[in-house]
Amino acid sequence: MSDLNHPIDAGEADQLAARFEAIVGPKGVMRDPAELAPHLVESRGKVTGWAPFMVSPADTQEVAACVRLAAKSDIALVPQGGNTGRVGGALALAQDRAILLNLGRMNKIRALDPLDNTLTVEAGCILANVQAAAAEADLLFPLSLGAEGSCQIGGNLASNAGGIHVLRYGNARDLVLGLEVVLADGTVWDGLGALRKDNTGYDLKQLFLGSEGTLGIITAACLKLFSRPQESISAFLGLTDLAASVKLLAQARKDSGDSVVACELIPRIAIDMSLKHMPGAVDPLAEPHDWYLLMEATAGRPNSGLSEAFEATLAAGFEDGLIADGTIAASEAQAAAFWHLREILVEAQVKEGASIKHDVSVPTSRVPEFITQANEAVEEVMPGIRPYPFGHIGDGNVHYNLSVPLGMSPEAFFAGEDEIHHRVHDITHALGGSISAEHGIGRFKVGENARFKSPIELALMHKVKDALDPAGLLNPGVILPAARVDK
Ligand code: FAD
Ligand code: 2HG
Ligand code: ZN
Repeated sequence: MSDLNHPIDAGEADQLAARFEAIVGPKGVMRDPAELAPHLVESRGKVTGWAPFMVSPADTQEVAACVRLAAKSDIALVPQGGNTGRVGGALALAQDRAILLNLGRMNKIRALDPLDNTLTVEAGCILANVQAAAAEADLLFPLSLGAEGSCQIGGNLASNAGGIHVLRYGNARDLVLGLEVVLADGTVWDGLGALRKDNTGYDLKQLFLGSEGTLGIITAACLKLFSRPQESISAFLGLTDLAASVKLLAQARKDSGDSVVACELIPRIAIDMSLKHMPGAVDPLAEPHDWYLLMEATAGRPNSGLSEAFEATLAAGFEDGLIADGTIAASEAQAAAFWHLREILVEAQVKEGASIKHDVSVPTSRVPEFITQANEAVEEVMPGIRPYPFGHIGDGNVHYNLSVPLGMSPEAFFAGEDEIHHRVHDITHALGGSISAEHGIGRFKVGENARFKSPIELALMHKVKDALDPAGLLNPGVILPAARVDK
């Protein structure tokens, strides 16, 4: 980009909007400040960005034409899906001379092939609609996360989303067979193959998966589908201590023949806050416990013996002193209620007040050690801080969130944020972990990522960025610091 300190002014914005409108039509350009506002603030509401307008192409050729026009006009593009990301990756900032490019109008299901078990969809399809399209054909698209009603599959793939089923089905990148991508020079790469095996060189799609809109704009994807489970069992377990969580999970995986599809750690504070703030929330167990495990196991055939295996694991868990109390869902509705409780605990923490988030992973066996060390460290930095650690323990992924100490102002709380991030990430790193398990780097974690990536990794990442987007047109300042190329 040519000029860091030269935001797009009103006159230039008028001219640019007219030129983009010539490509996408009046429906494809949003300028009204009230309509634009939700697209300019990231999902946590902590940072508000700026862009003169948002462009929404209706098909791949329109995306390509927009990219070419942006390159010619010397402005950057910030690709945006459902804007549910947690790291500010879809945030447009004035100093980047950027406009938003939202994929929401590209929401067609292109094809479903029940013999190949594939589903080809456009990037702007809402994740829940992708799941529903698979379900209509009695098949499963297993990616599942709390934001599934509003996030888009393009955003999921661009951020390599995780969610609750990674344990069994992998991250978003594992669910993709092919991609269609508009490159930074406006050419279209048609990599929409449906092959399970293709060893003909570099796996180019992997470059774009998880690249957070910095290397290309994903316009469509060919996704893997699976058989729908015929039997499912969910259990909500009160643990005797934190260490019991990983022991119980390992045992359940063994006893069930690796049929555990989801395993979530929930602390008592999350139940308390859900009961306090979320109408209809119900504590599944009679007595409080410090830690809970919510587990689901499935089988491909009915009457598979899964229930018996799972019940045996739980019985042994009680006997071995790992489980203090627990309940197995007696109906689909009860199972749904357990999972609803897991989903709403994110919103419950928002309602409690200011929070600081981390999205770390460590080897699963080290999760208890991580939480114990992190709790000690943050209490030392800020006495009274309230740890709210939960998440996908089956993947070693802890959302090590923290709530503001009672009575402290948000300003005082956030003044300690950088030090807290440093301490928590140092502990994560020392335990062999990652400072971003599933949310990505976006804009918010660029500095912290640079502390832990090796010089070789950073240099390779810069080379990839320079090779695919030499002018720094796509999402500058995301993943890597913005490279300003003066023309
Ligand atoms: P956006 O937020 O719009 O964008 C995310 C990134 O992808 C940005 O860098 C953007 O520039 C880029 N991008 C978007 N679309 C494209 C495209 N078509 N081509 C190229 N780049 C693009 N995340 C998890 O991993 N696991 C969870 O369990 C989870 N749970 C969540 C629960 C809640 C309540 C919320 C609010 C968020 C949660 N998230 C979770 C985070 C978020 O939902 C995911 O990261 C999601 O994949 C983002 O999709 P999106 O369409 O909203 O993308
Ligand atoms: C989840 O697992 C999400 O619920 C969101 O990844 C976590 O926002 C969060 O803290
Ligand atoms: Zn998560």
